[in-house]
Parts: sequence; C-alpha cells; structure tokens
Amino acid sequence: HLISTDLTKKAFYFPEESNKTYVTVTPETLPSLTATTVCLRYNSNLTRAQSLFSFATLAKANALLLLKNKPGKYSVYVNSKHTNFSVEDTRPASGWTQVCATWESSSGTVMMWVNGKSSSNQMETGQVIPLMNHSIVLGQEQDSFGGGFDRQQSLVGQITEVHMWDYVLSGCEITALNAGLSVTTGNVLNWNVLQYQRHGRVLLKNVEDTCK
Ligand SMILES: *[C@@H]1O[C@H](CO)[C@@H](O)[C@H](O)[C@H]1NC(C)=O
Ligand SMILES: *[C@@H]1O[C@H](CO)[C@@H](O)[C@H](O)[C@H]1NC(C)=O
Ligand SMILES: *[C@@H]1O[C@H](CO)[C@@H](O)[C@H](O)[C@H]1NC(C)=O
Ligand SMILES: *[C@@H]1O[C@H](CO)[C@@H](O)[C@H](O)[C@H]1NC(C)=O
Ligand SMILES: [Ca+2]
Repeated sequence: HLISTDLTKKAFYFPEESNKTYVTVTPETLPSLTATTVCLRYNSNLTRAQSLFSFATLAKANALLLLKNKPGKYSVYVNSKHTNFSVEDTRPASGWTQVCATWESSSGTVMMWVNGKSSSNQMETGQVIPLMNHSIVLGQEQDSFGGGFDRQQSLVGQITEVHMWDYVLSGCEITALNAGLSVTTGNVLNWNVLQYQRHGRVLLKNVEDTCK
C-alpha cells in the first residue's frame, strides 16, 4: 500500500538483479511539465546500463527518463527523444554519485550534472510533458506504462534523495545540493515526504553519510 514518509537518511536498496523489484513514487502535485529538474544519489557497483529515474505517461514510456548507459555516459529522454552526455563520474570514496538532470522546453536546454560537474545539450524546443496518467518508477526502466522491465537495465544498489521540481534549479542550487549544503526539496517529488510503494525485494537502508 501507499506510504507517505520522511526518508531522510534512508535509501532504497535493490539487492539483486531482477525485473520484478521496483518502487513506484507518487508526486505531490503534477502539473504538465515544460521544465523540470530531477536530482538523486545512487550507489551501485554496476558498469552496465541502469535506469536512474523512469517517468512514463500513457502516451510515452520514456516521457522523462534518466539512464546511465555505462560509466561516464548518461542519457536524458524527454517525450521519447534522447540526448547523450559524457560526464566524468569517478565514484567518490563514499560510493555515492549525485546526479541532476534539468530540462527547459522554451530553450530546449538539457543539462546533466554529475557530482557537481555539468554538461549541456540542446533538444528541440516547445515540448510539453502532458498532465495525464503517469507512472514514476525507481529501480527499473519502463518500456511500457508501469511495466516492460528489463533486468539488464535494473538498478542494483542504492538510491536516495530523489527530488523533482517543475522548474530548472540554478547551478548554484545544484552545486549546494551536491555538497550537502542545501535543504532545497522538490516541489513535485520530495524525498522528505515521499509517497511510495515497494514491489518485490526492495529494502530500506540507513545512509550514514551521503556527502561526497
Ligand atoms: C546515445 O547512446 C546510446 C548508448 O550508447 C546509443 O545507443 C545511442 O545511439 C546514442 N544516441 C545518440 C543520438 O547519439
Ligand atoms: C488514467 O487516469 C484516469 C483518471 O484518473 C483513470 O480513471 C484511468 O483508470 C487511468 N488509466 C490507466 C490506464 O491507468
Ligand atoms: C520480466 O521479464 C519476463 C521475461 O522476459 C517478462 O515475461 C515479464 O513480463 C517481465 N516483467 C515485468 C514486470 O516487466
Ligand atoms: C559493492 O560491492 C562491495 C564489495 O562486494 C559490497 O560490499 C557493496 O555492498 C556493494 N555495493 C552495493 C551498493 O551493492
Ligand atoms: Ca528498456
């Protein structure tokens, strides 16, 4: 069942590779999106592709997808179109990598931030992620609404501090978040008041220190 709880200092832990373990999260509010920021931290030993954030609508399975392809290579999908990034992501000693993706329809700018380093790409302008049935999944990549999971794209490891906004955070704010100096929380998804449901063997673990 749906739980709404403060996950501060907690992480979802996906202990094994599977296409049956995932977490669905429910937004506080969901406007139709013409801009967004998604931030999170993950801790994984995988070098294969893995889904970090999968947001599907009934019309588009990859309405908003943050995918790590392999070390240093990330893709951001908006309404099924994608753009690739090369961003150095040497794992900090803590094991935790912090990522943020931002997208702004009016300029078409997509930015990928990894441990405070950024890279910027252009996508077509004027896209809107419509307000309609949506499914937000952590731990798996949706090839269809709420399903179509591929174990080869699953996250094995931990994920924490998932926040989503309906606007683009400034570079200053993202830098502060990465450094653990910011208390900015998402207005769409807020890790500190998250409504979620675990499916399959997903554990909640305490996080000692997520700072880099
Ligand atoms: C992005 O990277 C993926 C994975 O390496 C690759 O399959 C795809 O063709 C790339 N897309 C573009 C537009 O370069
Ligand atoms: C889509 O949303 C509507 C309104 O909330 C709901 O009645 C319908 O069952 C949803 N469809 C699916 C496939 O989830
Ligand atoms: C998991 O994979 C199996 C085999 O490919 C497939 O039949 C099943 O639909 C998948 N499950 C989900 C939830 O995607
Ligand atoms: C990564 O591998 C190490 C050594 O096997 C293990 O102790 C650690 O728990 C793994 N980390 C994750 C996030 O699975
Ligand atoms: Ca897939």
